[in-house]
Amino acid sequence: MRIDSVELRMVELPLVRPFRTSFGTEHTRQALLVHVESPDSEGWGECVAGAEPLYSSEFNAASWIAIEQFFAPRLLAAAEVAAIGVAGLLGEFKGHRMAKAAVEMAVLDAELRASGQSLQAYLGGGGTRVAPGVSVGITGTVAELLDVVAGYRSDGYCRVKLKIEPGFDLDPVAAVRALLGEGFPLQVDANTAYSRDDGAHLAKLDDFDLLLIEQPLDEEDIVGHAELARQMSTRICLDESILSAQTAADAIALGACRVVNIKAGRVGGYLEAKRVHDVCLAAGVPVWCGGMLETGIGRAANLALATLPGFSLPGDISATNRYFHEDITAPFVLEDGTIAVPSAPGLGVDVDRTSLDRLTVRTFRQARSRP
Ligand code: OSB
Ligand code: MG
Repeated sequence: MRIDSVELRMVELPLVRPFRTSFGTEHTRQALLVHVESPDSEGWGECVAGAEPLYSSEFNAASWIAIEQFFAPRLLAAAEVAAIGVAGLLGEFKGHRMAKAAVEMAVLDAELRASGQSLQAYLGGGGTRVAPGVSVGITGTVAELLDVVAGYRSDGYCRVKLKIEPGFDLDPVAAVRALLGEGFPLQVDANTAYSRDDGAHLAKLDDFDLLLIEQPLDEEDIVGHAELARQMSTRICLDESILSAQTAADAIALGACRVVNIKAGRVGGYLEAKRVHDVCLAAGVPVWCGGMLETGIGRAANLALATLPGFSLPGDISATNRYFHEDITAPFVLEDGTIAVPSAPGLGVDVDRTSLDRLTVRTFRQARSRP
């Protein structure tokens, strides 16, 4: 496929309620969208970086530069581009996985629309609906947290994930466990907020029958996670640390995690995400689909990914109304605790140009130069 143009759009979607994690509070989801056009197709990609480098070193303004100055010129200079070739085409450039993932996703969407295949079918997923969990931010008080969690439970979410940090962990988790009752799937995410000295404290979470604890320690501290795994019975799940199928295989081999959170953006795209899934499935390690407060574009792709056989735990792929009043695609709706997986070609969603234009704060377009 020949790529004739690459367009970038920075959009800002106000969140329904502020989302607080151990690394900061987001009031607005800023997302960088990539649109590519070929002679007979078009495709969309979403960069899952944030406005600031708080979750990882990537941030949208830097992703924008990486795509504008390095990645888009490569795509536009190539005679033919296929989604499976994008990682290779951009391979000499270090890092910027989220930016690369967005570019690959746009090319993949265009390719699949042209061939009439859904992303779900392409990735090898099955089933028409996904039962998602919900990720709940840190609140000012435990009473407020209980209100929010009770609301999500009555919406029909089948699993709750609580964000924790030092000073907001044992008490809120105990209160939510009491609210939800024994056996309701509950897990926590620390986003790297703890240190190697916190093992004895974190082991107290073992009392609450959690599905897992996500990323308690620094993203680079694989050995620390392996040591922590020997101090607590709750399974450790890695998010920030897993950057590729190789890092997943290594972390599993070292005993640093028994569960893996897969985010396609973090590992450089949906093709590498599938490889992470395959590595974990072969090792008997359950995976689930993480979320980055995606717009409908990324949400559509995550729903498809989450239907692969290794995704045996509920993902953070909640309904649109849990995040935004207005999205750039038709909303994804929770019905009887499940969300429909798109089945149309490509990502299976159409971008609403009116909403897109209303939410866009910055644009850029680069076209192939005439031969
Ligand atoms: O660590 O999983 C995380 C959102 C932004 C950055 C990091 C994380 C999250 C979430 C939200 O937990 C998941 C979602 O999209 O619902
Ligand atoms: Mg996480």
